[in-house]
Amino acid sequence: MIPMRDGVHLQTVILTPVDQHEPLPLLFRRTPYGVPAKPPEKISTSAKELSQDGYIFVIQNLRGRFRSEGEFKLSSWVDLNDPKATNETTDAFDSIEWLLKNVPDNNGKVGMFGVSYDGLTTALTLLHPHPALKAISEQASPVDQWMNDDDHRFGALRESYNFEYAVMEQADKNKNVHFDFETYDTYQWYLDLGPLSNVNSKYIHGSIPYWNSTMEHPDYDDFWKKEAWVNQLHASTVPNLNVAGFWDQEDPWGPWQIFRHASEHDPDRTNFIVAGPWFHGEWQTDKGDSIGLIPFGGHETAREFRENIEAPFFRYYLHGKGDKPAWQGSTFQSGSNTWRTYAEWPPQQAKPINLYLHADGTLSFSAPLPGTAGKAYREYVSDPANPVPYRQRPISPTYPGGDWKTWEVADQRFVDHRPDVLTFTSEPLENDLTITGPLAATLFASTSGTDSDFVLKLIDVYPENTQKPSWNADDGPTPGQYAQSLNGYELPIAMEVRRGRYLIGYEKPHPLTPNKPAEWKIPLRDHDHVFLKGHRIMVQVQSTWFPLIDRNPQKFVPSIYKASASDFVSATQRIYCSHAFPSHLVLPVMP
Ligand code: PG9
Repeated sequence: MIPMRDGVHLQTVILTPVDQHEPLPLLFRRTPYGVPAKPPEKISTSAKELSQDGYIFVIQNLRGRFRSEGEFKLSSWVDLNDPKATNETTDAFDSIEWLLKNVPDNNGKVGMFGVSYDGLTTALTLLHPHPALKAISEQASPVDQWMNDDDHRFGALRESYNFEYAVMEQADKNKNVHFDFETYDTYQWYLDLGPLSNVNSKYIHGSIPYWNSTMEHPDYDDFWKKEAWVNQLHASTVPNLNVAGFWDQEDPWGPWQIFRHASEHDPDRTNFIVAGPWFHGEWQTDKGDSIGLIPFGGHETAREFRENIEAPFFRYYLHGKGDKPAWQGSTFQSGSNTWRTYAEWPPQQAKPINLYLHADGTLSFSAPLPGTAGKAYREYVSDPANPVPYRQRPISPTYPGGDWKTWEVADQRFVDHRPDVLTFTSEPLENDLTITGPLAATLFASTSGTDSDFVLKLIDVYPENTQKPSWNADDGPTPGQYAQSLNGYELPIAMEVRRGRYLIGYEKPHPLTPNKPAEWKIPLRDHDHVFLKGHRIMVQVQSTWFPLIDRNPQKFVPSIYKASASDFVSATQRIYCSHAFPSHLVLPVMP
């Protein structure tokens, strides 16, 4: 029980190697999920490669979780100007101070690492690091819970995630609680729930503080701006290996933001980014040789990451052995299935090229011509009573995450026939097309309503002959086997949503003007992917993505979280594809 500056004690487990012969560095992880209750019998997967170099591993429960005293606020507020404040930055600082003085045979050097919440507590040390903290690896840390990652996407609520996560962490101090859904298909549960105010009135009755705060703060106000801790970071303060997953279903955005903020001042080049084709934390699983049905060409990317990147990084900074990474960015590039290094990220060789949506449902690198014949838009009706599922039903609860982990690589054929999903497809590619760096889209779109969402997906369509059937021609496939093929597979590469009420500004919502085309800028994050020769590129556009994203009533109301059932109305959506309103993606294409 380590004392903090305000007298609160934090439950901490310290694991020292049984055969320790020399002073060793401390590797520290801070978590809300529970420290091991008894000494583990074997080294965990994520520590296997590291442990070969020799570390004293320290794991601590955050304040207010399990036996740690104090209150768990599920918050990343850090007020550096308040000398009395305690937060995750000061708790890490105080713990390191205590560990250095009290753990025998440490070498005076400390490292921190962790995925997601444990990555967040690692990253928050950057704001005021202890002088003995010599290296960290922030992995999938969120940075601004209104703008992106776990809880929202540019203000659009991640309904199922926000609700289920807040219950998991705040229903019981001593447990991770999984909400007990009475409906097997959670899509149906959320649909039956109706307006979001019913969560409190029918189920949790105001008992989950984080859910209450979310409902009380729909817009980007001071509450969320304080959560956005990364805005206080403008330099690389501690050598940091940021790690991101291209298909991270929870925190795909934060690591890139931390990397960019720290890059503002990094004269000694101590700020690095590693990214791969991974779900949330997949790089800390045993092998990482595939994601969903997508194989990684024989590579065990998780083990390779830990062996060749993570362990050498800490070895260099904490043991003083080996070399500093000679690159700023390293990726396991999807499509080509190869490890790449980049002297700088994004690589300068990548040049932005526009990919245009056309009214005949095609996609091409040529812009719509002036006076294009025929209709200059495509349209569909979006009905909040029949929202597009974000993955195939039945949709399992988010946690404990079974299917949740890989939904972002699910074959999108399951929706492309829906009348409320528009599909645009290119010709088969004549050459490989490599996109490396940040992607973005600009949609010119209108709605007959006064508020609306647009969801855009960039998809890699595999050729029909990708794989030979693995079953005997006479017997045919066993049940389920036919769907286990990559023939014609529609693999999402980037997906994002924007909410119309925040097109003008995030602090205050504004209604849209019915039927007037507006410019929708949709950032699609950083990627490194090769669309192989013979594959086609596809874009899907839709206006619901449920229950991942809460339903937009499509009629402007001051707060969606206070909308009543009658506020939810159908709307006719148009995507413009004309010379004047050329909806397009901007792809960072490598030569
Ligand atoms: N995505 C989870 C989380 C991180 C930080 C804040 C809130 C949630 C996690 O996996 O830990």
